[in-house]
Amino acid sequence: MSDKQPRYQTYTHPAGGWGAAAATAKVLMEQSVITKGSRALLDMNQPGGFKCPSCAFPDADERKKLEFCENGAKALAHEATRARVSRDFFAEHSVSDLMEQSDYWLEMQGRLTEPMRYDATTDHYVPCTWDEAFALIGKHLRALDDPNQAEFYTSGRTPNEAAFLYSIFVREFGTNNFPDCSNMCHEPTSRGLPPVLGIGKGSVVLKDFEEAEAIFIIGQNTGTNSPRMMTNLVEARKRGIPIVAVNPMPERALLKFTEPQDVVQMATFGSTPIASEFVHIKIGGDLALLKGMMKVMFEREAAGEDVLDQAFIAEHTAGLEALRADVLQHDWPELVAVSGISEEQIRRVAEIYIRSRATIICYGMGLTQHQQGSRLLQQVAALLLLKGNIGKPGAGIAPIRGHSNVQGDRTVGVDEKPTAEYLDRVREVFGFEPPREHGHHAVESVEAMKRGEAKVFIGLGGNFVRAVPDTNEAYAAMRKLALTVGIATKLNRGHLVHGQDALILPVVARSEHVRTRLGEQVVTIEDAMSNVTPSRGVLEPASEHLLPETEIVCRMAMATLPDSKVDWARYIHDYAAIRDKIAEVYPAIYSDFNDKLKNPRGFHLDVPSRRRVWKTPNGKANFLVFEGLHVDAPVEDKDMLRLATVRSHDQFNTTIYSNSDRYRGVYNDRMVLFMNAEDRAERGLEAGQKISLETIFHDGISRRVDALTVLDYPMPRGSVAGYYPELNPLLPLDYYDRISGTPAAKSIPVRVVR
Ligand SMILES: Nc1nc2c(c(=O)[nH]1)N[C@H]1C(S)=C(S)[C@@H](COP(=O)(O)OP(=O)(O)OC[C@H]3O[C@@H](n4cnc5c(=O)[nH]c(N)nc54)[C@H](O)[C@@H]3O)O[C@H]1N2
Ligand SMILES: Nc1nc2c(c(=O)[nH]1)N[C@H]1C(S)=C(S)[C@@H](COP(=O)(O)OP(=O)(O)OC[C@H]3O[C@@H](n4cnc5c(=O)[nH]c(N)nc54)[C@H](O)[C@@H]3O)O[C@H]1N2
Ligand SMILES: [Mo]
Repeated sequence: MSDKQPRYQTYTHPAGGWGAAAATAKVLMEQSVITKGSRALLDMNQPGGFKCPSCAFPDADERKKLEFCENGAKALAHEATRARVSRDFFAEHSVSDLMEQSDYWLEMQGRLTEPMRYDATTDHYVPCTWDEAFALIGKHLRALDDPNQAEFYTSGRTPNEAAFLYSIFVREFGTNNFPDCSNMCHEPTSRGLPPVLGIGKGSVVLKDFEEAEAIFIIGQNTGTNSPRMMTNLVEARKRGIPIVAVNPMPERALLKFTEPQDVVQMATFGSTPIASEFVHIKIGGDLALLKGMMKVMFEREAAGEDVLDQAFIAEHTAGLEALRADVLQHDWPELVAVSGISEEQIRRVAEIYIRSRATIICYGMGLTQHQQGSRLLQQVAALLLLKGNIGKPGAGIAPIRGHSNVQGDRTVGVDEKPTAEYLDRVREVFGFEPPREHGHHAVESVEAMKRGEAKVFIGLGGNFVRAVPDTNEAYAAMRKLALTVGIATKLNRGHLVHGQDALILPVVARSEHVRTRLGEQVVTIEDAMSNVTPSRGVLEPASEHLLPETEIVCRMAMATLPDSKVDWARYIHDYAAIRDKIAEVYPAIYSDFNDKLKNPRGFHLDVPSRRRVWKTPNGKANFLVFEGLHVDAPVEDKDMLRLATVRSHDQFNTTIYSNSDRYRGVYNDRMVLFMNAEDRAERGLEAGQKISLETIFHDGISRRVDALTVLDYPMPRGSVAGYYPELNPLLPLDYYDRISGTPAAKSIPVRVVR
């Protein structure tokens, strides 16, 4: 096989297995870190070691010697890489030159090594001292007429200590403008679930997987995006419990998986079938499926069968009547047409759910990234509540989060809509009056830039301009700013699409030692199941000029707020002192924080729904009604296709590890469109033909991506898929869930233009 030729070929092996082992070895080799990387992998997710910088899935209990997966290894190898972006690199390449390079190329240049400032006269980044960098930030922020002219982005790799201080700094400065990666991700979980369950977090822990009698995985590509969860699915299947996968793409690992850590299976080329039932849903068809399942339950209830948990419903819930009335008004032809699933299969899946005495529903971006993602999740919760599947062993709702600390960052204050209770605590603990007015989420911050209102953008991690919708509009918006700051480990597009002034501030990575005047420091992160664990780096920092994120936050604050009430100088060195403040601001969940960390495996943050305590206004779990069957507004256009923008097996969000996507059989090409062969033929297209896509949207902006290769792929009719972030130019900024602010990246209405 040539390395450069695009190639498409169905992957016939099970996911995992030798393919995963080979990919792990390959990436360690590519980044020239075989010894260093392999050694570090032994410490990953182990007590006393560091937390994997990749996904937010929790660690297993004591049984496993190795706690990493192929994609965690890739994340680590790319962090531990030998390649360096030095001052010579920036001297050699102008910013305009670098703009011509691909995201993959930028990533492969390696770790950033020292602070750099943009020089407009030469169009190059030039070295600057840390003092100069902080002075420039302070100057810009102090010059604003209004603190709300600054946007403070966070990406979910930032640990709790830095994120907590960031949220204090920004509030003392005077704004709640906290656009966050979570706004584009699991915000529907954080906003949609509280009115139903009283908390915007999942209700399960890993142990529940061992006791579940059925597991649903809806709109989540486990084998790629949270591979360590495959272990739990394999175990569940070996126990013989049903697993239902609901997805428009027949994702390889949801069908068949070989545990790379199962010696016998590896040696015998064996595998475990995963999904006992694969539900090939149309994009946006999930609401109809959920309502179909509930309809079956209500019909059987009416026939006198004992299918609902009546005792639980009576004691703990409100709103059942309205839900029942709504669900029963839909008839089968309608449910089948919208979901794309036969009545027979919906009934079968409902039967699995009814028979199971403890069910977990896991979900990911396939449910959240829709126009009404928040309300869709409320129906997932409703289905669970009907059988009392919240707050009992083996059951619950399991949002599979993305970034390793995205949940933690929100817990410790990165929130554009902070509660009054939290703001009161901040005032009491730190002695300043935080702003009460709500701030911007990610989409609103781009809107503010477009209007020319925002002047300063600070990115604590991430690659904002590539992650947000409407790439071309976003580029133009960012370029209007007076100052952009990228606090990062790696060079990315966000550093090249910049304001008049711009800074790149390189940080110590998760796998590296953080040493301060008080010695080695640990940080903490919160995984998707609310476990808080310490993380201690084991590698030497990539350069002696890097600073930890915590110090960067403190020194930005010191340069901006000369009369601050906060002891920033102390927190630079003393992370335990930061945790004491976290404990003071959040006494209900974080009391005795430092003490609890003495357990190297960390501790679990209280999730009241697990105890069947509902922190809702009426003290009940609430069934809410979502009228109709459409999660995304229907579009009257016979040529319309629904486009889902998804991740390949070889990327971490905007970081591209390679141009291949093994499990989907795509090699050396990311500019592809997965399409049903009949949809293709109906449009008079040949397989492999190059086409353009354009968005169907009402705001008069033309959005188009060219040179996409059409691939015949088992997609449902009318549903197509392609890769994020390449297809973000097709996603309109104003196309998002109003409750959460989350862009509907999984349901873009598009048409093919030849
Ligand atoms: N290796 C790796 N790990 C990651 C990431 C990464 O990029 N690479 N990203 C991290 C982050 S930040 C996140 S948020 C998570 C993302 O992890 P996932 O939630 O798995 O995200 P995606 O790959 O975007 O898409 C998920 C699935 O949704 C399906 N889907 C699309 N539309 C629909 C629909 O309408 N209904 C249903 N039921 N399914 C649909 C797609 O086919 C796809 O299988 O992973 C995290 N972990
Ligand atoms: N169309 C479409 N758009 C999407 C999505 C989609 O599915 N489709 N998914 C959305 C989702 S779920 C998310 S979470 C966002 C992701 O949006 P972001 O979180 O903004 O993007 P990432 O690609 O994860 O950020 C990568 C950069 O983070 C920096 N980095 C890595 N590690 C560290 C660290 O330890 N510290 C610091 N300070 N920096 C670090 C590196 O410089 C790297 O270039 O994108 C969203 N956008
Ligand atoms: Mo995410």
